[in-house]
Order: sequence, then C-alpha cells, then structure tokens
Amino acid sequence: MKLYHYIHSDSSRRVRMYLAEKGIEVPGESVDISRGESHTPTFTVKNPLGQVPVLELDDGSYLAESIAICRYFEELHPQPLLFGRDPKERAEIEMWSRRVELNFAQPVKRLYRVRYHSGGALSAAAQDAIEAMEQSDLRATARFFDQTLAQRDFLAGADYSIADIMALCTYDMAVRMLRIPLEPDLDDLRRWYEAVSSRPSARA
Ligand SMILES: N[C@@H](CCC(=O)N[C@@H](CS)C(=O)NCC(=O)O)C(=O)O
Repeated sequence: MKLYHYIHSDSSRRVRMYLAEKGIEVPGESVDISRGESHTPTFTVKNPLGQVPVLELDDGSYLAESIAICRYFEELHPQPLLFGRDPKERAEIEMWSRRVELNFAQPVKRLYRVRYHSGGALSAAAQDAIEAMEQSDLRATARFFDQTLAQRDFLAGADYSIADIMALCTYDMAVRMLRIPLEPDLDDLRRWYEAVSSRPSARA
C-alpha cells in the first residue's frame, strides 16, 4: 500500500490527519503538484484527474478522492470511529461533511484557482469580482459553523469526526495559506480551531 500525496495539498492532509488519528502507518510518496508531477503519464494512470491524494492498494489498483480513501480505512479499522457509530450519527457526519465540502472547501479551492491558475484569462475586474464572491461564501459558512460550534464541541456533534478534519484543512488553507481574514467575532469557531489544531494529528 502507498499514499501518493503532496505536503501543501489540503486534500492530502485530510488523509494524513485521518491516518494519524487512527494510528495507521502507510508509506507515502510525494507528488509535487506545483511542478506538474500529477499530470505526467505515470501519474494519470493512477488518477486520470491528475490529482492527489491517491492510495495504491496491494493488488495494484488505485483509489482517489480523499474521503473515499478515508472511508476505505474506516471499514478496515473502525476504531476510533470517525464516520459515526449508528445510522443517525453517520448521516449527521455525512451532512456536515457535505456542508464543509460544498460550502467551505470549494469556495477556497475556486479562489485559489482564480488567484494563481487563471492563466491570464480573466480581467483584473473579473478576478476581483470572483474573489469577492468566493470570500463572501466562505465567510457566510464560517459564521454558520461558528453558530453551530456555540452549541457543541465539534462540528457534527459531541465527538470529533471526519467533518472536523475536513474543516480544519480548509480553515488552514484559507486563513494561513491564502491569508483570507475571517471576521474577528467568530469566537466559537476559533475555540474549535485551537482545540482541533492542538491534536497531534494536526501536524500530519
Ligand atoms: N476531491 C478531491 C480533490 C483533490 C484535489 O483537489 N487535489 C489537488 C490538491 S489539494 C490537486 O491534486 N491538484 C493538482 C491539479 O489539479 O492539477 C479529493 O478530495 O481528493
């Protein structure tokens, strides 16, 4: 088994953090996406989309998509449970994971793309308008998460879950890497951030 990943990829970090929470060790190989290494013919046979992370299985097949990879490990090593313990909890974690993916992670990924990979195709005005729109979506979601976290310790409920891993990876990409300032009054989101960032898995 081998995990193809990249140090600055938030999607790769989801898997690294997940594995660290579980105490599972998987050999890794770095794919430098900034140098186009995920679009070489040797890599696109592993994932035709040219993206990391990718898990190579012992039978020579490949799994892509960070959450699909984590779900695979959850079946093999259920404890500690990070996708929920019963139908209701699993559905709630899925609900929050989808909210993180669609309303938090995607605006940040689009913003990154517009800022660094638009290839000069957009005018400065169009670029500013898209950046403002994505930042606004991100801030609205951050406020929604803050209100949720005023009621409980973790995003999907009383227990830490994959939804927290996903949200932390996006938070760091937005705030630390892309320097998008979040509003200063999101105290519950910040309390959650301090708590999840201080877990050893956050260093993965
Ligand atoms: N939905 C995918 C997203 C994967 C993704 O966006 N990977 C990025 C790095 S975070 C990548 O490999 N980008 C290189 C490229 O698209 O050329 C997942 O969750 O694994």
